Amino acid sequence: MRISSLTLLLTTALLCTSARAQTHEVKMLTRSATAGMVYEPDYLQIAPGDTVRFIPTQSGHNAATLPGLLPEGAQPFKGKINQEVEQTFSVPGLYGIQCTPHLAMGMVMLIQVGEPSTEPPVLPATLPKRALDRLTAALQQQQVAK
Ligand SMILES: [Cu+2]
Repeated sequence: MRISSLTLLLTTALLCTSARAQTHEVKMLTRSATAGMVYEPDYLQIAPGDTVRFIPTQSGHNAATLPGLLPEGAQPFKGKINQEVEQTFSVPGLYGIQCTPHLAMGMVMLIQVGEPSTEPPVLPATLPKRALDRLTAALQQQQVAK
């Protein structure tokens, strides 16, 4: 009896979350507990139609799409420094996000909208090494999450 009501509760919760668009928060940080110049989290998987709120928790950062890592048909965006950005992602695919002044320091993240492709994505070869390293690490999170 107890288990069945719990199952019902979980099923209802799942149905509700899939039906309603969600807002996810990403902090822009100069220093986190473990690293410098980071988005926290640096990998998100969201549903098409969900919104991501980029919060300037620490100053000096922005959120912008990364050229070359944007699904076809998706609209690029670029937030101002220290500006909170709320962006809705409706086109499925993999989005690279960069902090414009700290790209070379590896301040980047990935947002997967919808289910990940079965083929591993190609990261732009022109990226600075630290950005490439962080995106590669974020992609490994995606593999683990599968
Ligand atoms: Cu930054």
